[in-house]
Amino acid sequence: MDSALLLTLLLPVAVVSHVVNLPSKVLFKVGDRRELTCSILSCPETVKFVWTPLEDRPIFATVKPQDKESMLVFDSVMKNHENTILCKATCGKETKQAKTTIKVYSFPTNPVISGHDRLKLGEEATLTCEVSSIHPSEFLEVEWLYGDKVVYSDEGEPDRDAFSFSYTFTPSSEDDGKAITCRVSLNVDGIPSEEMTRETSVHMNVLSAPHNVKVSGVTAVPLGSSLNLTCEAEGKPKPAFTWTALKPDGQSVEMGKHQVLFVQDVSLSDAAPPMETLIVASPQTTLKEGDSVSIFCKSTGVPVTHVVLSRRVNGVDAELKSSKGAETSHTIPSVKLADSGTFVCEAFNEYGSQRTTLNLTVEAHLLEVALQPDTEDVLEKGSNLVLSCQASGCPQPEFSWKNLANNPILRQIKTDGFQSQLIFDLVELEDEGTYLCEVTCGSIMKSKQTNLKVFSFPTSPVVKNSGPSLVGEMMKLTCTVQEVFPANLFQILWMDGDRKMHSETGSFSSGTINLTSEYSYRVNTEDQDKRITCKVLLEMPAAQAVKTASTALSVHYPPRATRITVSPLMELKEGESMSISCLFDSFPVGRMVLSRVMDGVQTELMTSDGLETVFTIPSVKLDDTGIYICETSNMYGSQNDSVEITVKAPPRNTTVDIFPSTDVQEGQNITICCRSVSFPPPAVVLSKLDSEKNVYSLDGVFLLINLTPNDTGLYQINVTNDLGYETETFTINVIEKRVNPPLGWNDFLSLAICLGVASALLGVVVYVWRARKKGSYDLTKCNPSTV
Ligand SMILES: *[C@@H]1O[C@H](CO)[C@@H](O)[C@H](O)[C@H]1NC(C)=O
Ligand SMILES: *[C@@H]1O[C@H](CO)[C@@H](O)[C@H](O)[C@H]1NC(C)=O
Ligand SMILES: *[C@@H]1O[C@H](CO)[C@@H](O)[C@H](O)[C@H]1NC(C)=O
Ligand SMILES: *[C@@H]1O[C@H](CO)[C@@H](O)[C@H](O)[C@H]1NC(C)=O
Ligand SMILES: *[C@@H]1O[C@H](CO)[C@@H](O)[C@H](O)[C@H]1NC(C)=O
Ligand SMILES: *[C@@H]1O[C@H](CO)[C@@H](O)[C@H](O)[C@H]1NC(C)=O
Ligand SMILES: *[C@@H]1O[C@H](CO)[C@@H](O)[C@H](O)[C@H]1NC(C)=O
Ligand SMILES: CC(=O)N[C@H]1CO[C@H](CO)[C@@H](O)[C@@H]1O
Repeated sequence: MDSALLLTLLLPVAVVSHVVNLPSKVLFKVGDRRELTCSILSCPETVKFVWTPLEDRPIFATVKPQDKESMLVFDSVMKNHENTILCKATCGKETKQAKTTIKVYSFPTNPVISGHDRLKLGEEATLTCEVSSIHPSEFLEVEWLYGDKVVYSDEGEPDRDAFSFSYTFTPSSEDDGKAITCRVSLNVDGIPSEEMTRETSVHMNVLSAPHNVKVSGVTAVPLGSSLNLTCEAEGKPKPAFTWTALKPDGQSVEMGKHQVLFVQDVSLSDAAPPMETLIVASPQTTLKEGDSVSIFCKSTGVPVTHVVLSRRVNGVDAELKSSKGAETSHTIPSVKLADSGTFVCEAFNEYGSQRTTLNLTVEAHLLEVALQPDTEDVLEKGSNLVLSCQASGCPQPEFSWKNLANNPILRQIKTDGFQSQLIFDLVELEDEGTYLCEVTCGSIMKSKQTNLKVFSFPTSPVVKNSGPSLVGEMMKLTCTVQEVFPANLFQILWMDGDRKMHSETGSFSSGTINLTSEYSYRVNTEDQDKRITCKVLLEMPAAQAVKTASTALSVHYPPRATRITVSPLMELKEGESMSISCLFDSFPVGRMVLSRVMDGVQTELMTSDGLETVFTIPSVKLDDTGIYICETSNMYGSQNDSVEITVKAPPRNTTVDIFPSTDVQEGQNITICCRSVSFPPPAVVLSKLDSEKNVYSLDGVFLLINLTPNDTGLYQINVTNDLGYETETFTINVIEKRVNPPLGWNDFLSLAICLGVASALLGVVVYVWRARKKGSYDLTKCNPSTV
């Protein structure tokens, strides 16, 4: 049990590492001797100590090492001992460190007050409180106390050693003998409270020249009696008294040096004419016009019977006031410049009189007038304006407003002290003009003026156009801007984008007018939807305004650029597909009719209400050959375009007719008619298959004459054009007739060629080329009866 407890107590001791003992901060007083100890008490052996300054200055101290501690000794603390110092202690293999901050203060003496002992009554004086050897000086605070009341306070500033704090005041007689204190505090944490604040108190000594001198005592006494006169006066140091008699002959004779003058056996020669006659202006002799002033006329010293206060005008005194007794006064409630001049106070008694003069100066005020807005202002009709007139340098200015055209001012005027305002609630054109603010201050009058200009530009312009126009015609555009003024400063610009097309300036008018500009514009197809802008500009010297409006043009025109196109080609083979498209441009959009003309007959294929249409034939036939016309139209006109389309086909439906028959007697003639459908027209070739002889025909008719049995055989007709051919075969049989000799192939050929002429003569219609119209080449009507 015991051993277990011991173990728990010892165990922490064994693991705890060494502790460096060093205070983290210390405060030293300048001049003291101080020590700073760093130690590791738990180290079983000798500790090695190293002191390092952490601030950029040496430590300035002596090190006293011992076994387990090291001591820094500061013999006499100085300001430069302020530092942060690291103490590194090594105990065996373990090194530990701690740091301390040293702060130093200095506040050794009480403040010293000077300037308090020779204060003069009524004269501004400065007391000085000085302190020195202060550190840290930024924590210094100073207060001047008059009795218990703080009358002044100030603070120190860094890095200064000595301070001098002043207190300026004008001593009065009550200040005499009163205590004034200068209290200085150094507000640094850690300074003992009794050293933190030091103060010095002194008593003020207020000196004054003799004043409030009064003579008392009975001054009218019977001849031969005695009298006591007492002189009283204040002053510090105590005033000395001297009695002087001013004799009527101008001599002055000293009568005594005590406060009380005792005159025994008074004689006539002791009587005196008025003395100490005073004239005083209150509050002062130099005044500004309109000030109030009182002039006091008073005689002291000896009894007087009456006093007269006069004004000297052209060297002659004009009485203002007179009164029995020793004093009188005259008050001027509002002085004028003309009140400047000399005032005379004259006191009388039976022994004579005394006069004194006073020069009163009345000055004019330095009146200044300012008007806002200055010189000129441009305003919009309906806006608000306050003309504000300020007077300075005059206690009671009088304002008046004038219109230079001498028109009555019907607007509200608000005057308040040094400012008068002319208020325009809703500015009208009639408010234009020059306004004058006139300020009167006593005899001075000054004025300022400003010129008001009014414009009216309340709304944006309105643009109208005469409606849709046909290309090439004139479109009339009208731009109106209402209620403008002054019209001659307005400009109307017609703009096409940034391009100026036309401009017009308003002409002079006395009131607001509606300004209109007309612009005629020749319209073009490109102008469709174009925006034309009417820009209205007001250009006054101090105001610019722009308002705009625009309109979009609507241009009408008849169909144009009508174009018909065929795809893929204008020459086609039967069975191919074909598209015919027609497009055009017109406004408003018109109507389009597509038709085909063949044989002079026009067939309408389709109509459409658009600018483009496509007509498709998926498989063309010979019949589709023809002239295709696209005719476009709207209310303003029509246009057309055409294209010729040719359809080709190889020969087909070929038939061969033989007249009179395929079996003939020798010597007889045979006509062969061949019919075929094709385009372009075919060439027809007749050949006898067992010979190599061929006969061509363009018209498809062959005439075989004077046949012989040798002509018997198989014949072939070959109908050919660019696109192909078709053949037909047939047999001719010639029965022999033993009378005439047979003809050769050459005879047959020549005869056949002759047939073209012969058939015409015979009126045999061998073919009708209706193909131009019908798209086929048809050989028909080999009329058997005529052959
Ligand atoms: C003047 O003063 C003296 C001394 O104080 C006194 O004896 C004398 O009676 C006084 N005379 C008059 C007229 O008051
Ligand atoms: C008063 O004014 C007059 C005339 O201007 C001048 O002669 C005189 O010296 C002035 N007096 C004083 C006390 O200034
Ligand atoms: C201007 O136009 C407006 C509206 O059309 C009209 O009421 C006004 O009387 C016109 N003013 C003048 C001065 O013509
Ligand atoms: C096509 O236009 C021409 C001239 O533009 C005109 O002479 C002709 O009659 C028009 N044809 C048709 C079918 O409209
Ligand atoms: C061509 O012959 C066919 C029959 O073989 C007939 O259907 C067609 O109508 C004929 N065409 C013409 C143009 O005669
Ligand atoms: C056959 O034609 C020839 C020439 O046109 C003519 O002279 C002759 O008489 C004709 N023969 C007969 C039998 O018609
Ligand atoms: C028909 O005539 C064409 C063109 O001359 C030729 O190419 C073709 O072979 C002929 N047909 C026959 C069956 O002879
Ligand atoms: C009239 C004529 O030309 N007849 C001839 C037919 O052919 C035989 C044999 O080829 C000839 O001998 C004939 O003269």
